[in-house]
Amino acid sequence: MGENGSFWLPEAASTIAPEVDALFYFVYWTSILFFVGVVGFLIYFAVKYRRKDHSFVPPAFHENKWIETASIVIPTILVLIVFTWGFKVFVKMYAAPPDAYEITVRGKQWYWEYEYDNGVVVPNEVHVPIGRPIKLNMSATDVLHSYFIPEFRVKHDVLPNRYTSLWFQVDEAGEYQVYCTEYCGTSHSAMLGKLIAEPEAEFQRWLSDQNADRPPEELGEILVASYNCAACHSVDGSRGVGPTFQGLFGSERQFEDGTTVVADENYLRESILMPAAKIVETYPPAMPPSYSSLSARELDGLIAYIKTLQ
Ligand code: HEC
Ligand SMILES: [Cu+2]
Repeated sequence: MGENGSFWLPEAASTIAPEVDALFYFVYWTSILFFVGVVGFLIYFAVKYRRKDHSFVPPAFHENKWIETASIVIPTILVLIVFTWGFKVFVKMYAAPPDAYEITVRGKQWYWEYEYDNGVVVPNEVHVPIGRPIKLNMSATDVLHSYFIPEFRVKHDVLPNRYTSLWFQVDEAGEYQVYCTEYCGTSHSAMLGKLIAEPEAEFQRWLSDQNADRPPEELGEILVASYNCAACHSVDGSRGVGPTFQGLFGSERQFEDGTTVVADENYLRESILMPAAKIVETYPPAMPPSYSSLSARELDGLIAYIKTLQ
C-alpha cells in the first residue's frame, strides 16, 4: 500500500483511479444513507407504535401515495445515475487513447512476460514511462490468468486463445505490485510482478540497456521493424520511398549534387543520424531526422544488420 492509501483502499495512482473511487464512494455513501435511514425509521416506528396494552386494536390504515411514489422514483433515479456514470467510466477505462505506448504481455505459468516494440523481452518486471497512456496487449500461453494492479484500479482477464487489453496512465514515478487474480495452478499465488513507472528519459535508458546482450545484427533487424525503417527501405532490392538496404554496404552511392562515396560504416551512420547531409540521387529528401537520438548501440545494430544484407 502506498503512502496515500487509506486503511481499506490502496493508493489511487493512475489517472482513472480517482474516477473509479468517486463512483465507488457514491454507491457506498448512498447505501450508508439508506441503511441508516431504513434502520433508523424501523427502530423509531417499533418504539412509537409498539402495542401498549393488550386491549389495543390498531385503526384501519391506507397507503400513502406520496411515500409509495417516492420509494419508486428515488431509487430509479439513483440507479440511473449509477448506470450512466458507471458506463462513462467503463468506456473510458476500456478505450485506450490512440497514442498509447503499447507493450505486449504474456501470462505464463507462473510469471508475466513483457515484450517491447524494439524486441526487448523481460520477465515479471515491467518499466513504463510516466505521463502518457500505456496499453497492454495481453494473451496467455497456457491457461487463464488475470492482470491486476490495485493501485491503478485496472484488472482484466488474460486468455490463451485471444487478445485482451487494458490501459492506464501514471503521472508520478513509483513501484507497483502486479497480481494474477485468476487461479492458474500450483504457484498462482507466487505469480507476482512489479511495475516500475519512471520518467521518459530513465525509461528509454533502461530499455536500451535491456538489449545489451543481443547480437548487433539481430538487434538491427528488430529495430528496422520497430522504428519503421521498413516502411521506406526494402531488404530485397526493390525500390521504395527510399533505396533498398540490399547490397548497400560497400557500394558506390551517387548523390544529387553529383558527388559519390563508397558506403562504409561512417556513411551509414551519417545517413541515419543526419539524413539531409547527402541525398541519394533520384530519391526525395524524405527521411525523417527523428533518428538522431538513437543510442550508439542501436546505431551499431542497424549498421551491422545492413552489412549482412549483401
Ligand atoms: C519516411 C521514409 C523513411 C524512413 C522511415 C527511413 N528512411 Fe532512410 N531514407 C529515406 C530516403 C527517401 C532516403 C534517400 C534520400 C536520402 O539520402 O536522404 C533514405 C536514405 C537512407 C540511407 C542511405 C541509403 C543509400 O542508399 O545511400 C540509409 C542508410 C537509411 N536511409 C537508413 C534508414 C534507417 C536505418 C531508418 C530507420 C531507423 C530509415 N532510414 C528510415 C527514407 C526513409
Ligand atoms: Cu496466473
